Amino acid sequence: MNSERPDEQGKPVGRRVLLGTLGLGALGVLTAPTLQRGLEGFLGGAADKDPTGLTGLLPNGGGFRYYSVTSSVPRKSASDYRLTVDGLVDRPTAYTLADLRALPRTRLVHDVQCVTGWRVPGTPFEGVRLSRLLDAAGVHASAGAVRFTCFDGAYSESLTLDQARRRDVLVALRMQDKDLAHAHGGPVRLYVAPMYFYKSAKWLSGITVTEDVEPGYWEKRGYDVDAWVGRSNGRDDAPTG
Ligand SMILES: Nc1nc2c(c(=O)[nH]1)N[C@H]1C(S)=C(S)[C@@H](COP(=O)(O)O)O[C@H]1N2
Ligand SMILES: [Mo]
Repeated sequence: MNSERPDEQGKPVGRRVLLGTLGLGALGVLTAPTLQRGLEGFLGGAADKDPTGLTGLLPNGGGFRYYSVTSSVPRKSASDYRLTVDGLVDRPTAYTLADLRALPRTRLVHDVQCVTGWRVPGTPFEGVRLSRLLDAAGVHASAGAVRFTCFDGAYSESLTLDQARRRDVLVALRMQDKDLAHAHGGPVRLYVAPMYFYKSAKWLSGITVTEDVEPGYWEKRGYDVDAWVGRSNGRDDAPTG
């Protein structure tokens, strides 16, 4: 644990520990070194060794780090991207990027906070409210949660229906006033403003309305499902600044 940054020492379960004990992710463990070498080479050896083992600072990322639990992610263009909404709904739907871009958008500016400690203040995200897509699909009365899947083929996330309907939860098309770049989960990612950034699934491809919350990728590995910034994952006070 002595290689953890000081701001992580109060955390009950570090990602390094998780990686060790759960033998995680064959995926994470086996692919990370390659990725990391790749990025370190690219950045001239300056990449920070994050305990997720998933790379380092994004060049020109303004403090963002690149995260992917897979070693490569296919690219989706405006012509082959689809976002499906299905499960406990009256009208299952497949949106193209043009469909999504034609819908009314919301722009939010909040701090981005990763659970490992890094933080990017005042980051604009822009997109369609998730609640709009859920209303359009017609959610069944029996539904209680929403599950998100990604075209990287591995990552997943979940929210309760109440959380999913918050006004600060977006299907994001833009970040920092630019179309979402591939590295940041483009063309479309989830953006859950009030929660740690692991809830904001990149490369979003599926929204499935379910009865109950199914833990997502990191939740299965020990992180909180209700990931409120400052009130989860062993932190009991809000970040300062
Ligand atoms: N599909 C996918 N989404 C993901 C992740 C991932 O590995 N795969 N990592 C999560 C975590 S832990 C963080 S901090 C943010 C990082 O977003 P960024 O790469 O745009 O900085 O994405 C979240 N969403
Ligand atoms: Mo994160």
